[in-house]
Amino acid sequence: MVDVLLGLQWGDEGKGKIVDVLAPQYQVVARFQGGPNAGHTLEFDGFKHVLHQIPSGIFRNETLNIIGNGVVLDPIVFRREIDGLAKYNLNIHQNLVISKKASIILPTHRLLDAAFEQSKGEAKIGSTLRGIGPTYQDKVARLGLRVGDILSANFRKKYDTLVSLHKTTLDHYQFDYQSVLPQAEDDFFAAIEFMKQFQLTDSEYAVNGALKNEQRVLAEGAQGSLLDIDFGSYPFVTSSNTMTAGACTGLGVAPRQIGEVYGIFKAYCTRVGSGPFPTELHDETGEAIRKEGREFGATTGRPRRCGWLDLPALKYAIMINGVSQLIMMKVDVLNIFDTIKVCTHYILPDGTVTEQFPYDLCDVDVTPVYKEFKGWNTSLDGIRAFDDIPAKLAAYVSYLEGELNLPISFISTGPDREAIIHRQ
Ligand code: 2SA
Ligand code: MG
Repeated sequence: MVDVLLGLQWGDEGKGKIVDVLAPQYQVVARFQGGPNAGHTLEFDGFKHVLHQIPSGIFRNETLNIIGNGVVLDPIVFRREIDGLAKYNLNIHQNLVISKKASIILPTHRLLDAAFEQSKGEAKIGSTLRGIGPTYQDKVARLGLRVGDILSANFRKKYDTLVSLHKTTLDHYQFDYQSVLPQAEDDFFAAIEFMKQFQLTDSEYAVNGALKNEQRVLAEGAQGSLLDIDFGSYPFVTSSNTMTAGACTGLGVAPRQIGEVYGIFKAYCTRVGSGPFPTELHDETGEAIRKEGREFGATTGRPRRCGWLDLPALKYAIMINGVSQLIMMKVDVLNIFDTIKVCTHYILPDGTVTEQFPYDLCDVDVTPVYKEFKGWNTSLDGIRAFDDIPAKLAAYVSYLEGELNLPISFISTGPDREAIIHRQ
């Protein structure tokens, strides 16, 4: 079976850490969507490492890591990531497979991302400017370049054709590319050569072959369910399906092969970039969460917006993903609060009280209804057994389990690999 691990909020739930914790149980870890917009942070043995495109199983030498067809891959970032991993002595050439069907991010895709954002002014998406949207646009428009194309004799010709189209668009937006493009193209073609030493394959055979051999596969989601292109807070979303279904199309596995779906959420909410966020706190509490949780973008360093846990949004994400187990992250960040709030409902402008995630969230202001809990106000350091957690935290956990109708199997109490409570 393919187990899927994904974020149930707006990203940054701590997926990298959990993949790293779960990786020993899996022979294969695969990324199925997104690209260098992701920042998956892993901490172990005093090291802190952020991965962007390479699956989080790479630190375990027994694990095969797959960059699936649903991913948009930036060769320049890829090369930098591989260089950054050199110090860990990993068998990357052996342990990493890249789908020939993955899309390639060109330097002009990054420029287009910036041009589109600039043209939107106040209404900008707050994209990571990594070229994600324009690359998926070209994929869907059937214009894009794919990893397998770099092996073909006419790659340069295909590249030139697409780039000349991009230049027309950049000219339309009066966006300067002359000053940066030549250097970026040098880096790009050097990185393309670099990529040729890796295993570029039809990775759907690798995934399905592993399943046939009764190996376990973990699909590692990026961003979060509320950033899903179809179900997120459109248009303030990313350009891929971040949900469970995306693992099928992004790896080439059948829906019936999906096993466990691990849904990861933080004990509070964050969002980076623009768009609606019903429980956002614009006060010192929000500031305290940001400071205590070190909530800054792992890719761009942007401060993340912070707020209380939002149950209507969480229930929605659980529903569309078919989550079977929950994993609650960063519980320790709430240690400092005397009162902890959870949003249970929204009140719409016409007074309706709802538990549903509204279609027009981007246009109407909803008022969250909160339930309050007493904080546990104590350190969780060193706690490894659920029975040892403070009673007030246990009450909070059991309330959430009741509301969400699912078990919370893991509770993370700090950034390190070891700081985790696994409930048997
Ligand atoms: P994009 O670049 O087109 O995917 O941006 C569209 C929206 O999706 C959001 N987005 C993210 N939100 C949270 N975390 C992400 N990854 C990085 C991280 C982000 C960073 O791990 O911290 O470092 O800033 C991520 N990637 C995309 C983005 O903010 C837009 O709202
Ligand atoms: Mg992240």
